[in-house]
Amino acid sequence: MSIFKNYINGEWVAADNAISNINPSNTNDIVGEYARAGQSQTLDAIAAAEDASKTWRYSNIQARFDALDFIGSEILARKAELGELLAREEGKTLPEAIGEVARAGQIFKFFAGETLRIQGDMLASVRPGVTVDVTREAVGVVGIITPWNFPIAIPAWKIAPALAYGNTVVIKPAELVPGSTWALTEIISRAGLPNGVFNMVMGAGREVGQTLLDDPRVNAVSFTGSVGTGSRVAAACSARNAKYQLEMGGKNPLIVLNDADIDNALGCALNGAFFSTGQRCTASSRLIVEASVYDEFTEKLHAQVAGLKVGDALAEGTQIGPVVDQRQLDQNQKYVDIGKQEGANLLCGGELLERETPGFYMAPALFADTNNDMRINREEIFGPVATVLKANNLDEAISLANDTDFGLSAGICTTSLKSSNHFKQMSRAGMVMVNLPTAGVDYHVPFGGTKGSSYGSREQGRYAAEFYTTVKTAYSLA
Ligand code: TXE
Repeated sequence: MSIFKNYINGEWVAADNAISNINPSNTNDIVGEYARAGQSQTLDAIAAAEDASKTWRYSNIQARFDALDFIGSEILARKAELGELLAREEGKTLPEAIGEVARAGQIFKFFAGETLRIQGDMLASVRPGVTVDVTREAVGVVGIITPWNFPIAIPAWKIAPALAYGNTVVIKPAELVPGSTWALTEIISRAGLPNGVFNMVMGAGREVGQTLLDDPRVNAVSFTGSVGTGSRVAAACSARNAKYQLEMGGKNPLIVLNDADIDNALGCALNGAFFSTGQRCTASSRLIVEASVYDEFTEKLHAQVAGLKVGDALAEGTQIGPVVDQRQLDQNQKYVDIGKQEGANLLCGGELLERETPGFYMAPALFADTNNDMRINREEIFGPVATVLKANNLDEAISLANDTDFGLSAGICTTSLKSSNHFKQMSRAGMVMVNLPTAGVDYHVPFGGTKGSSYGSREQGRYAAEFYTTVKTAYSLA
């Protein structure tokens, strides 16, 4: 089997070692062998990016538009094929995977347009005859470190703005799912970018990732992943004054009030908590239900969760794919045990499932009668596990919703304008949803959270300019 190579300075470069990319729906199926770089290849990629940055930062915006537009168009044209690869390596269902690929294409198209809209300010000075202009400039070399749960959309929403604003890139994808980023890289390699502007190095976090964090030539790091690794990124970058941006976990609440459209609320809960196998930072993992509808809501949700079809990500009719790997499956199982020990009422799920092929299949788990002090309500599980909590009224529900170390997304289901407005104002999350699942966002508006969920400026939309540019203030006397 040939080995998929790293992409450094416009060349495909082999490495001494490789990592097997395994299909979580069928562990006998090897998606491919992917090069595993060490420190020296990472340093080569950084050197190439630094060199290319000297000219790319001044590059013509039409050239940037053309490259990003080409990439976006090809991703969209190949969404079925790339979606199949994504579903095969990550385990989300084929429709979810195709949707994610389409999202990646749309993001490149959006940032193609943004290259033509880079704005500044011109102001009068307080000194006679002087003018002041404020312009946005590239930061330089951007290191991008991505997780396994969105193997093409997250790389896209970091790479596209980085390039649009004139930065050069070294990206390290998650070890578990290098295939989608490799395929994206292959498209980028044909987009007409000068050598070194974009580099992709696959390998371990502690080797490739850590090298990116520690190298003084990397001017900024954009990271999505776990809280623990996020803290390492923060420590390494702040020690050398590099700019950094973190997107980490969530423990997102969805409030259901007694005036909610119950069918819509059930749909929001089912989608938000369990789709993508619950492996989303925006997953609705805490369902906070007003007392008078608690029994009805919980009973109906239980029936729906128990009826979800778990299976091979590529099979037609599968609603919930496998968990991504053995380690994540072990983590999910551990939390199911913790929930039981804490006295939560496991209504259904949690057990391992056997399917035609060996894979990491788990029945979606729903806990009722939980309280917000339980570990299953405080720690991110990152799997198909949700809890139900009871609240006596809106204010208690909001206080439970805000009582968390995280603050990424929060939702409410209600038909009351007054209640939804109050919630939007009082929620401490970075994204709030009314009558919608906590997961599922648009690509042209800011994404990010508060507290332990995020650090730094927002990703996506025009707000991405905050991270990927630095501001220059120029004074002139005519
Ligand atoms: O994350 P890591 P993992 C949570 C989720 C999951 C857990 C572990 O709970 O079970 O994190 O997942 C790179 N220097 N989330 O192991 O380790 C790593 O190679 C530099 C939630 O995937 O944080 C990968 O590319 N980089 C989250 C990236 O960091 C390092 C999404 C993320 O890996 C590094 C993902 C180091 N020392 C996981 N060590 C969400 N909420 O969206 C690792 N990396």
